[in-house]
Amino acid sequence: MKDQPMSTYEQLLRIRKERGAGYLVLIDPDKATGAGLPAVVRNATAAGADAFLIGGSLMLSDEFDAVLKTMKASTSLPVIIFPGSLFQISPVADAILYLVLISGRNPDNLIGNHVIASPIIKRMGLETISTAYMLIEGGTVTSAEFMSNTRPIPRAKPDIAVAHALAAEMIGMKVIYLEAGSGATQSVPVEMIRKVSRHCSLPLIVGGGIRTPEEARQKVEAGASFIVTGTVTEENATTDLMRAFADAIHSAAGRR
Ligand code: 1GP
Repeated sequence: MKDQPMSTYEQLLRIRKERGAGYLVLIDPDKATGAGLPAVVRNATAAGADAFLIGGSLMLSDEFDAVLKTMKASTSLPVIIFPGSLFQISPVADAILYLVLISGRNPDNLIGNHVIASPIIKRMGLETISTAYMLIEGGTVTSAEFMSNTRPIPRAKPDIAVAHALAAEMIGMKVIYLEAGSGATQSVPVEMIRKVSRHCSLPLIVGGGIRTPEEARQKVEAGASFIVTGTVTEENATTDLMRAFADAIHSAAGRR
């Protein structure tokens, strides 16, 4: 009997198991349409990234499919949609984070958009990864907060984050995502990551405002399973910087 190919979710679990933690490079579809995209994707792949996310709170261009095709042609790593809106759905990707904004109380982000998107996603045959998405206060009003019309969880209240994560796990969701928001001046606090990872066994993605490999290392040591960088690697998409992130993330996991 032929083996079934591994799903993208299974690949993420394998990365967590084998490397301890993984590095996800976020590509913003609006900023990725230039000729530099294949080089950025190749650099990140060579630097030791584990997968790509693509998405953004706003999308001004209509090149989503074209950007995805370019990415897929430039790497063999998984390319996963991190949708900022209903317009960010494509069969070209390997999977989509099926985000439920559980920290908020906006019904569109809890179920309304999912109902609209689900028949289209089903028809495309796109793999969904049920993701409990939590906005954490990041020192400034981020696009994610503004666009979702929800309030983030206060950074000094890790217990509130833990209770949300537990609820997500009990509901049967597959991944927790702690998000300070793109360009946040303060990333998700280490203490919150530590508490959530202690109480909840789901893979824990952490992103928003992470600007240095050292910061990424501290978050992995606290229990993050995946670290996302967007802004900093957009500003400086060199192999050197991405390798420093990948090395910090992979080596910190060994020290947990
Ligand atoms: C991923 O939204 C973030 O969770 C990306 O944040 O752009 O600040 O890296 P940055």
